[in-house]
Amino acid sequence: MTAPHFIPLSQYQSYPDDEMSRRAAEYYQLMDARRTVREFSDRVPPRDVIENCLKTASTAPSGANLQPWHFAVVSDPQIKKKVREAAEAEEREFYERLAPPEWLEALAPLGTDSNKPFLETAPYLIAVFSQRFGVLPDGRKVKHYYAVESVGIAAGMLVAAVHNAGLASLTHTPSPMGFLNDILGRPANERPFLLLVVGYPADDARVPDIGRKPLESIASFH
Ligand code: IYR
Repeated sequence: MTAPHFIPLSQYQSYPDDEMSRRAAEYYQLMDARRTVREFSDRVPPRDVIENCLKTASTAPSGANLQPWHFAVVSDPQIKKKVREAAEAEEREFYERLAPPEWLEALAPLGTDSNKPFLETAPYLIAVFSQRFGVLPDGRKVKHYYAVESVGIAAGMLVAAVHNAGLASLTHTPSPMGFLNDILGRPANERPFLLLVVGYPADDARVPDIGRKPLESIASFH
């Protein structure tokens, strides 16, 4: 058994109540201005922005701190083309055959279809993988706990970091996504969790006129 080793919580920052309230309200305002975008510009943001957003995602809490994620960043036009072709093939199957009418009805307000030009237009596609187990240098497997939950939290933090940087994103989940392992050469212990499309919105980008549930309907205080 590895003995625990503790260090002081030296980076914790506390604020007076009024400042805390202001910070919480300002962060809400920032995040409330986030919209999922499906029309991207081909303008390329600096790579260090993407790197810092990934580092932010990697600060997410995870089961037993095993950090069961991998982020594959695609900017190569030929790889983006392959991803688009594979994703559109799955999406055609989804929209034309697999999706039950109820699901199509739920998607109707978003105006989505099997055409995914943004997979080639947007400068970065970040394929987020969840690792069901880790592999040590000597080949031994390490079981990961709550891998999907951990990766979900990291993905949420990535979405927030991208928005904070002034970029737009789309959480895209063509289903099934196994083609991402093939195209990106990721090992079998990794499952695609989502494909985050990242970039500047197109100048004339439009978004569906939809809203968010009010606090009273999403939270209860006990
Ligand atoms: N994967 C399809 C369908 C889709 C499903 C959900 I749930 C969405 O919130 C949006 C789309 C697509 O990307 O078009």
